[in-house]
Amino acid sequence: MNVLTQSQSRIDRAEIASIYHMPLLELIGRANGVHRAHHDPTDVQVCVLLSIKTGGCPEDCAYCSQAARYQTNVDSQGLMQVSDVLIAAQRAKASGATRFCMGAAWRQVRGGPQFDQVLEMIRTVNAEGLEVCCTLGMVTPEQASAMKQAGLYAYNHNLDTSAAHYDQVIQTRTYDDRLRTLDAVRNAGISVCCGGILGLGETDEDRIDLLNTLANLPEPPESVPVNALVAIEGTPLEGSPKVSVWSMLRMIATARIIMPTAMVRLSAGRLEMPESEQALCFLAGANSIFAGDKLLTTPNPSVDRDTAMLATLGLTPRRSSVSPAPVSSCDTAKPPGTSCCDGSAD
Ligand code: SAM
Ligand code: DTB
Ligand code: SF4
Repeated sequence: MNVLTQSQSRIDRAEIASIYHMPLLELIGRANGVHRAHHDPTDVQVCVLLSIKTGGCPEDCAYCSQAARYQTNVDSQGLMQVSDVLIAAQRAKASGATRFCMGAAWRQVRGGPQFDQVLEMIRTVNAEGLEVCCTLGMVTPEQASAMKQAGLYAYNHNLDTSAAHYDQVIQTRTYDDRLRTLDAVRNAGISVCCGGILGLGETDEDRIDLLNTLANLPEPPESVPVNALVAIEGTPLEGSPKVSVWSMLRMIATARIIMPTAMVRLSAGRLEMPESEQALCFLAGANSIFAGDKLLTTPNPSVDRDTAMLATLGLTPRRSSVSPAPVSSCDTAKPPGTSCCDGSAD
């Protein structure tokens, strides 16, 4: 069990900065070595996203198509029926995905019938043998435990950027709010998925700060999504310049070196990236993608195009680490990888 506290850093910021600023090809080479030492370099985890509740969100995240206060092209939709979620999960599984991530445009989870419905979705998707992930906004320790008991494998809750830059992007919640939810999820024994977005007007220093925070969480996240901003018309960040592949590579490679066992997910922004650029990201240590024609509200490369890309690159979708068994009664507060019922590290 890890006994580090947040004040004892596992790797210090200066070291992260010196890695981040290495000559780019040196950085990619080193990250590739770390990747090969900890992972099968031909393996890629394929995750599929589903927006189970879309739009109308009270938060003011400056990048988001789903914030009620911005005039975007997104049509709001209430919470989906469990039967429709099941159909989407089965389709995702048939396409080769092993992780199914359900996102809701909520500030926070509220108890009551809607939460019960989400718990039923978790049970249903888990029974299909998929790693179930949710991203629903802030949760309490009690809600996290209830989701764990229902079979939740991972919870996605991004820090997005540095603590210093956060209020330039989001004002309706604080960095500490975010950290509290991450604690609740971790303490419930759920795998933590936490990363950020490039292209929010942040500096290299902000990116290094974010990496420093992630790597020095009480336990580092099991998965780290690296998103390139999808600039949405109607949001304050519309018209933002495209994130360069060189920035994505620095972020991915540094994440790979400082969090060697994590899955590093090349997330939003792939539609704008030629396959040659995505290939560089895999060389730099990315080993997971979101597949499916849609992310939450924006388009993504088609499944056929991704299948062809993975075949060209000699990458193989990795097997699921969960089996379609009933949820075990083992719901103790142990992180995945150490739990008696989970069976495999992420
Ligand atoms: N409402 C929940 C929350 O904010 O945690 C869950 C859904 S939210 C859409 C999930 C994550 O998607 C955000 O934390 C952000 O990192 C990412 N995201 C949202 N809009 C994005 C965009 N336009 N470009 C890139 N990433 C985006
Ligand atoms: C993450 O880091 N990226 C995904 C997932 N976690 C939930 C979401 C990307 C959303 C991109 C914009 C959209 O489709 O609305
Ligand atoms: Fe709401 Fe999440 Fe979008 Fe922020 S990122 S506006 S919390 S849906």
